[in-house]
Amino acid sequence: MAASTVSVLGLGEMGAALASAFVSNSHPTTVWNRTVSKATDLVQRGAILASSPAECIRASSELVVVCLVNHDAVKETLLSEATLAALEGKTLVNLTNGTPAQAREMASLVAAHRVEYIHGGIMAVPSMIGTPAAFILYSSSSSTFESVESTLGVLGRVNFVSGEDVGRASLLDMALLSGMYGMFSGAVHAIALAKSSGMPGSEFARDLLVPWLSAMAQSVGRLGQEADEGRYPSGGSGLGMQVAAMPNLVAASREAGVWEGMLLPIMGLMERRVAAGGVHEGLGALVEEMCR
Ligand code: FVH
Repeated sequence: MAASTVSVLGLGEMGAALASAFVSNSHPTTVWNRTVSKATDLVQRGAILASSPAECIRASSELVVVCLVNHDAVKETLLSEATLAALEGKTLVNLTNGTPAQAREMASLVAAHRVEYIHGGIMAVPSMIGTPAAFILYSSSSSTFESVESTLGVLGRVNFVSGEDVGRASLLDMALLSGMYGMFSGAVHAIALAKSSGMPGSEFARDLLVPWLSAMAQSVGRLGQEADEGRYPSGGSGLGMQVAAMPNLVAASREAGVWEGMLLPIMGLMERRVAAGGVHEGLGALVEEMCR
């Protein structure tokens, strides 16, 4: 059976990687980008360049993928009369970063034009697209998703997050990005501290930081379970002990000429929990404390 036709709107770093995966998997792919020059490589590899979003959408029998910088750019690109008419009867997969409310807004704006809407959250950087290391969260009705699931599978592992809310993939995307930024906040602070002692960042990261963070990542599953159960055993590292140690991290950073600001929010949260009686609890209690 011939691979289905696909339209991709947006050829930034991510959009180009998505279009490239479709081309590599023999899907006839039509592309559009505001800056036309970004299509050159893809066209050389067999993609067809459309001169407008509507022309691009019309080229696909079903699947239209949009991946632009933000929600406003998507609205600007898709919400003209000609573009909405071209979208009628098609399945629009929006892989643009945005909030759950923005996903719901887009779903309802296009629903009036008989467009099936899927909102996605890409958990990958462009070089991972098309490999098993990438996964993408999707929210929509099950029937809409089933019709395009195998085609979307060429982009990376498919993670359909069922439920009535089309904003759910976006919410989980935000949650995962929050986890990632927490890790990188700690990592850049740690590397700055290590370098202040004269240790090369590469050596510190390879020999000490990565093994340490890998070991600590093992307890993240336990935090999730504790948050579900509402019980927060200290596991030998109670918040009282941690609150006593945190000022040392702050002081050592200042002594080393390294900005201490990354530490202050979590330190404040721990102090608040201890003040509320959580001295013998573990870090899992902070999940509850965040929602108070
Ligand atoms: N790159 C990454 O690592 C992350 C991974 C996770 C998902 N994100 C999200 O993906 C969306 C696109 O990101 P990107 O990496 O492709 O971003 P850029 O390379 O900056 O390309 C931006 C594209 O958006 C087009 N664009 C911007 N403004 C408009 C507009 N007003 N009308 C139409 N198109 C617009 C831009 O066009 P041009 O500048 O080339 O003409 C690019 O195609 C994003 O939501 C990430 O958060 C990526």
